[in-house]
Amino acid sequence: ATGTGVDDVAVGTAVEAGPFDGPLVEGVFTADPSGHVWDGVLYVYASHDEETGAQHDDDGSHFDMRDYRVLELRDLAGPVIEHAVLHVDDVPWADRQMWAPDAARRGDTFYLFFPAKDAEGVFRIGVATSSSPTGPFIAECAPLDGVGSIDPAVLTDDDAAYLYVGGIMGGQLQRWDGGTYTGVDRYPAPHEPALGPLVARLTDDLLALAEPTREVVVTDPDGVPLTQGDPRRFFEGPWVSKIDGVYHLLYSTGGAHTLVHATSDSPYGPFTYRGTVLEPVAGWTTQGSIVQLDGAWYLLYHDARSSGRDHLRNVRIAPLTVHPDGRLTADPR
Ligand code: FUB
Repeated sequence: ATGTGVDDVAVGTAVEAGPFDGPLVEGVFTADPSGHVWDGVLYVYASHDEETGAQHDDDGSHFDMRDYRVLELRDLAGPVIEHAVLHVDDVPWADRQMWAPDAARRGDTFYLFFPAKDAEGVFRIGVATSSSPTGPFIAECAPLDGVGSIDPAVLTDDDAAYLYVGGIMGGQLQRWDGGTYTGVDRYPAPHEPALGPLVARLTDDLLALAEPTREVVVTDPDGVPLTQGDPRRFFEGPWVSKIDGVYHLLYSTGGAHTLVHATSDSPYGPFTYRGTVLEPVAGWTTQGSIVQLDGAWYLLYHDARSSGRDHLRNVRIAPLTVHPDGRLTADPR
């Protein structure tokens, strides 16, 4: 392990009132949680929020994160072991803003997928690997070819793994034409189909795209694509879980600050909008992921209610109900 912050381990303060009544871990600000259960242990891959003095602007420059945290929970009621992994200084191509990560596993190799801005200020997607779910992770020398923007999420399906990315405005999705960065902000008109996240199948070693990206379409219940002016449309934070054979796309609607879901019978979509999973939280952003632990479903999410500052957030967990009709609703405390 090399570099600042890699391999640091701390035991987080146990939340006395129980896992649903406070932040998962205290004494550190964490956000953008992506949860995975491997060998019965819950690992939460999270952004590490810090006050660095970066300017506050509409592109989210004040979200100036420099490394990631992995929260390890052997038991929801037990202590949280916090690991500091992958500092921006240890990623050859990355300059700043280590935004929402995800992780994946193939055999005995663990993969951390992460966005960061390069020296030209372009958000690209990187991959780092480790022989342990808690790192240390060693970054590939270059970001992934043919994809960019933010908020990578990997769905490991029966046959293959799929990478989803995207976030508009500060996340730059509107500057990507498929796998090409245009540098030009192109937003659809309010009555036109909304920008959707991008998806592509990954190669077997998870280190490259196996195909060009495709845009994911979210439709209303009648099959009509949601428009850019529709408050239900995609903004950022794609996450796909397969529940009872159905693909659920979870995402943030942005301006409306709502975490919603849409369903499909294919990882590529189109997805049909289903409704709100989590009402707006305190703070400028909302993001989440879904995990199943000991047969029960949970939503991992973040908010800024403890700090009152948009960019100093805490990861929390809430029970998630999977209704008989496939609707998902979270019950935060
Ligand atoms: O944490 C930085 C950004 O804020 C994430 O990438 C977005 O999803 C939002 O949570």
